[in-house]
Amino acid sequence: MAKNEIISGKKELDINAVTTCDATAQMLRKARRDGVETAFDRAANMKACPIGKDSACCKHCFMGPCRLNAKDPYSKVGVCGATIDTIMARNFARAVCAGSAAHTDHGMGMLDLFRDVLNGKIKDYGIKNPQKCIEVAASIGIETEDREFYDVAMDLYHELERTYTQVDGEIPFAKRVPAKTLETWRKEGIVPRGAMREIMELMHRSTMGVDQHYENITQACSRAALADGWGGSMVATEISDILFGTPSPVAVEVNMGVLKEDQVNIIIHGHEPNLFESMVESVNEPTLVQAAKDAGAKGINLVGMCCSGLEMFVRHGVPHAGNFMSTEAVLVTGAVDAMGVDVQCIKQGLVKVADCYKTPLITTNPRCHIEGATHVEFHEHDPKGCTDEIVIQAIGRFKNRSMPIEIPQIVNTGVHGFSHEYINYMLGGSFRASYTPLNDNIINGRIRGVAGVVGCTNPRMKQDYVHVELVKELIKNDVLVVQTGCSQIALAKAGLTTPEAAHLAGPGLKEVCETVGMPPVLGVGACVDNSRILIAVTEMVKTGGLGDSIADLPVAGCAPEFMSEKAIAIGQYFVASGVYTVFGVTFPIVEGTKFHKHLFQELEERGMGKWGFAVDPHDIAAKMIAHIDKKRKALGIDKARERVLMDMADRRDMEAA
Ligand code: XCC
Repeated sequence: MAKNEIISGKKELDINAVTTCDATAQMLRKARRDGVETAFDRAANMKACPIGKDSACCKHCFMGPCRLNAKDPYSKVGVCGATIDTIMARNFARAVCAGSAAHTDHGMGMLDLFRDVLNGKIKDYGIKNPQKCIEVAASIGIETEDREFYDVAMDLYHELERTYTQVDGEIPFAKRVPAKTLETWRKEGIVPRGAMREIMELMHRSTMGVDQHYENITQACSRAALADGWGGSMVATEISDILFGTPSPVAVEVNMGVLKEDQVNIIIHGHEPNLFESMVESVNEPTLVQAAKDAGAKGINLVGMCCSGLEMFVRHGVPHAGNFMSTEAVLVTGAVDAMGVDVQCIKQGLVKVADCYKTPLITTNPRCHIEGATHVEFHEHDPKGCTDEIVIQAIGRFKNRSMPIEIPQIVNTGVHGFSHEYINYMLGGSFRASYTPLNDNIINGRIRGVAGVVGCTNPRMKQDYVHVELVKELIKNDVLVVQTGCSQIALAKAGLTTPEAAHLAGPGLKEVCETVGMPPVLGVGACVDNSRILIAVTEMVKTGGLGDSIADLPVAGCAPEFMSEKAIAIGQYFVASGVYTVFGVTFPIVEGTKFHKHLFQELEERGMGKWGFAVDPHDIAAKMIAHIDKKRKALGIDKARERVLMDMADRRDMEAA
């Protein structure tokens, strides 16, 4: 076996300390035996740079890089005179730019596809949900009555294109923002124009010698981040639903046990649904199925990972093998016959691990080539050219399997796919679909509030541990949890995304879950589908009884094991939208500085949300619950539990009468 140069002279990994995922742990033990290195090993042997970690380093010009002292942040300035606040704000801005660019570019790809499907240039995809197309068009003021579908859809395309290219004015989905929240944005000057303009301007501002006031930089960060959340990400979600269908709950299998030793196993990992949609076609292609059988396989087993996996399991019931920190470990099974990837969160380390197990690692997107991987470009006008080739390579590898195979025999089942539309229906039924029952249950105190727990896994934390402990504590305290991204896979593996998990919830939430038949933890989709959470909180405001703006709601958000710049962009758009957002692992800002105070306190005073930080899941839960309680008090519903007692007294009165 080709070993990647592991571990001689390096610190040995304490496997039990780095993950709570049993399948990943089993594979890390096998990796050690096989002499294969993963990101867990590299993290253990790579001390995070202490200056960079605190964002006290500036390399935006070549007079430096300049290093300031995070322990005494105002003792020094950079060569140009930049203060710690300027340096941290600029670094933060660059993360927001990169994260927003990733989601908006993804959304723009979906929009390009939508246009070319409409104008007939692309024939391999269609419009699965025309009704949603009409609804989205109507939601931003496009006339839909008595018009041809094509005309409405084309108007929608042109309108949404402004999300990216508009030079002046407000992005189209600003029309969906609750009035009072939008008023705050206008007052603060943070309504995005177009994503391209906002990201370009923020890159400009954060270059040497331009914007050197942390408050002004923060304002531009909010605009760029909102162009992601209410722009690029929301376009990605809505157009994916229109093209590929709106998710509704489905029981899906999660964990590495979904791999089958006697089948050709293909994993798709990345973010965009189009590659994966065509994979579904290719693995069902009769000639390819026959070729797999001829090679001695019982069939072809298609499996997802990370966010593209999340897009697919809710639309097609495709099983999911695990989250970000399991992508190398899954290759160690020796059972993966091909891994196809598109964009985002694709570790370069996959190349060496794939090489060790003779698994073809196939890049497909022109934006993402990796040295040492095979590139088979995916073209939307001929998608099967790429996806059939992935299947063919996988069958070839299956036929010549030479590696011992060890598949962790662990499979968990979860119910996922709670789109905003489905939540509406689930709570209200088909005749009176609405958020009223949710708001009522928050007002009467059965549900204390709603928390979004989202985001990555990070080898600096024990994999999945913080996600799972945090969510358990939240639901125990009657907080309904909604989830996206890798976090929901952590909870699915822990068995908390099933209706039966209601027994772990507090009495009020348990009662609601049992009545509706829903899990206390609702998986709503991939990272771009955080936009579904924005729509859900908007609906809560519009339904009434919980204040006038998103900032009034008893809600909070968290990315407890984040690692990606995309998470920073998401955090900033939730904060700017009015949500208290707590991050774990690390926060790239020095406490006690003016910029820290601005993000962690002053934004809230201006009618937005604010940032929070804690590492321990119980500390995070305490912060989120305290915030929810603060909002309940401001709404005058903090005594609601006593109202429940009054209801019981009423009932006794009635019985006595
Ligand atoms: Fe990537 Fe989206 Fe993070 Fe997972 S959660 S590690 S960004 S795959 Ni969005």
